[in-house]
Amino acid sequence: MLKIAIQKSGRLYEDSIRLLKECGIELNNGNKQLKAVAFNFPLEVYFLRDDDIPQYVYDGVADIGIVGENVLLEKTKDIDLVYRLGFGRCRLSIAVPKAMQYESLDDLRGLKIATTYSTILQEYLSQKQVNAEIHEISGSVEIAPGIGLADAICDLVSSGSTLFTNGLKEVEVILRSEAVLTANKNLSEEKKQVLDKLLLRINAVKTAKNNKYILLNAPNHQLKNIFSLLPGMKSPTVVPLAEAGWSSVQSVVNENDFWEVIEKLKQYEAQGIIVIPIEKMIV
Ligand code: PRT
Ligand code: ZN
Repeated sequence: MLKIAIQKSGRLYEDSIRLLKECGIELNNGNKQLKAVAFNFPLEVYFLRDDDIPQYVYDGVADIGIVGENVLLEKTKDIDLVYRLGFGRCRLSIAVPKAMQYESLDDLRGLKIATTYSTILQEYLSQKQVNAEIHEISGSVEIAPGIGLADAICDLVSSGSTLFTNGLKEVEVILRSEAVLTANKNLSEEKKQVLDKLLLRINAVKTAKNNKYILLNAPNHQLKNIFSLLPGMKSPTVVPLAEAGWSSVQSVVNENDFWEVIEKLKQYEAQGIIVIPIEKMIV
């Protein structure tokens, strides 16, 4: 049985649960207890505060955990980062009052910076050789300059609206973060095998999300060009159409180059292009 720690409530909760569901793992936890057991996979789920997860994984109370990379780096526990999950994206940034003249990091010298991320900030400032005072607080960092507690802040930002409403501007990005899967360094062979099974499923879900299934019709004389755009998993499937000289092509296209590929397909006389989401993809 593998034990996974996920956030009890907060920004990573929904996506963590959804990921397990998409991996086909069903939990018996209707009313958020501390712990849930999967019906159909050797997995036990612990619901914890995100800040505690690195410690629990380090101690082996949990074998693996889902946590923001920002928390993982702040807690500096010797645990492995095994997979970047692609949700909970944000950045850890330094922000100063809008009215402040800011040209470069030099402008932070001698200032007081409020943060809950003192370890990461300290390392960043040392690396950049900026001598500033770090004022560690436990929350509501964004109000610190307004109430005279600090000159600047270092906090997580996603849309930027919290900074905006507090009269602050983002001036340096220290770190880009997303949710990651972490693991204890000393898992038993049996647990490693369960983790590998879980990773295969996570990978299938993530790969599927990054790809689309595409079907189109094209004149045979353009097939070579079209194949160069759509390499597919091995190679595209080609089926002749009832109309002579035409074929139907089926393949997989990556989300990132999607629109570019579609434009080129049109240039190569592709017609009737249909794009379908993929649920799971094992390559
Ligand atoms: O109770 P617990 O300790 O478990 O939760 P928490 O309150 O400490 O964490 P939570 O749920 O707020 O965040 C969990 C994780 O989500 C973080 O560690 C990040 O990895 C990730 N994440 C992604 C964020 C944000 N985006 C985010 N925007 N965490 C916090 N914020 C906050 C930020 O601190 C600021 O107050 O949202 C505000 C800024 O948002 P914008 O959209 O206004 O810029
Ligand atoms: Zn927290």
